[in-house]
Amino acid sequence: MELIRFKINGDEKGSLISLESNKNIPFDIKRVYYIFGTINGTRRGYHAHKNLRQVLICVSGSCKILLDNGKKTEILLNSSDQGLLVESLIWREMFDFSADCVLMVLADNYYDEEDYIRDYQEFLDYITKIKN
Ligand code: T46
Repeated sequence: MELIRFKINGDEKGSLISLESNKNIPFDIKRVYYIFGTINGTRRGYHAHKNLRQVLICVSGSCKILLDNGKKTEILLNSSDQGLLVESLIWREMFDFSADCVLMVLADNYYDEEDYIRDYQEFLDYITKIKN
């Protein structure tokens, strides 16, 4: 997990942030999706990825992310100039979405359900097996 700070190009017109593969985003961007209109109290995620690497950016509003690689960390995303790099094999849950939250995600690969581990015990077994 790493928080990336993006350069804001600001002038009298407002602000602009540019995201570029292998420059301020540390991989080739193959997919972009965004999560919005999340109903109050919703908790999403509950999975890890076997290989996928992603950068999460809260471009509007705020939300919290729980990351778990055996050790749990909670991160508040509330600024569009911050990107949270989430490597593979990290369990994630997203919660406390503000009503105006737009969580944009840049991914290094296409959508593939086979890459998901959606059972927590299976995730723990998988990382233990990989470490040994
Ligand atoms: C992740 C967190 C941060 C697609 O059809 N294409 C896509 O690219 C994605 C990401 C999802 N979907 C479909 C699959 C489900 O029917 O959209 C629906 C919602 O997906 P999911 O329940 O996986 O959403 P989250 O919020 O639990 O997780 C998502 C990503 O799936 C996941 O990779 O890391 O956001």
